[in-house]
Amino acid sequence: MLSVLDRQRMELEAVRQEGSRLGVDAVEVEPEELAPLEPFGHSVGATLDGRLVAGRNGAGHSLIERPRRAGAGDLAGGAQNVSMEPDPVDYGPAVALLVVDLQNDFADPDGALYVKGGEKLVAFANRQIERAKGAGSTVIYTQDWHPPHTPHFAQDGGTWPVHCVAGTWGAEYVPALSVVGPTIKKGTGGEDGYSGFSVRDVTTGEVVSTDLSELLADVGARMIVVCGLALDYCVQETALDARRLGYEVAVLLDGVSPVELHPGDADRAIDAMRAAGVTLR
Ligand code: VGL
Ligand code: ZN
Repeated sequence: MLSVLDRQRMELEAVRQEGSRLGVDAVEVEPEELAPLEPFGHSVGATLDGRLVAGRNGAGHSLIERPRRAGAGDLAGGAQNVSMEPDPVDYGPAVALLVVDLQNDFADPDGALYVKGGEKLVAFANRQIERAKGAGSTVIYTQDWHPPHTPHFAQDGGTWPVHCVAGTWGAEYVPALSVVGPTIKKGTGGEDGYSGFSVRDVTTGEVVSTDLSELLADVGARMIVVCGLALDYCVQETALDARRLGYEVAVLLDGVSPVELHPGDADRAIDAMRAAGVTLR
């Protein structure tokens, strides 16, 4: 079965081929180089013969195609860039952006439970945060926040290397992350804390709610938009819990990355979320 990444690569290749057919070059651009976006990404690029083609290239990068012919880039007042953001999210007061576990241990290559590509998600998250904030959405963050010993860790009979121990470098947000809203810490009592909404006692199975749903109710959010780490654990569990609680949920695929402890976990997570009514974009 094709993984999501395989599919993205194929789409990208198709865009490249279309580009060479049209006589334009594919250029990869760091997000910072792009012209400022209109609110909600409704920025539309100038087209060369109406044919500026664009494609998407995974976390944090955009693929735009620039006309090869001299002067063609000067069309239409210089708005040549086509943003390859996911479908624009209509942020607003009834929408909350949830930024999941963008902490050093997950998102820094030196982190104890580094998720491949994690460091590339921060710029993406920051752009969403800026848009969300600008439109009156609440931005909420989660942090995995474990005691030094917990059955969550392999050394204590669980699954994972020691990570995100409260107060350590690994548990801190990645320094580049723009933090403009409240944080929900999970796992603080030694529980498994995959979902931002609840933690589960590993030995008794007891599930206890975090403050997240109360926080969302307080701000009047009915929809949550999720990005961060890791797709197949905390992002998935948070999204599924949100659906169970009746929220509309969108997960931004360019803003997440999987641990893939077992091959295929990312695709299974995506299937499970889709089956639960989560929008993936
Ligand atoms: C996570 C594994 C262990 C996550 C947290 O944030 O997805 N994954 N603890
Ligand atoms: Zn953890």
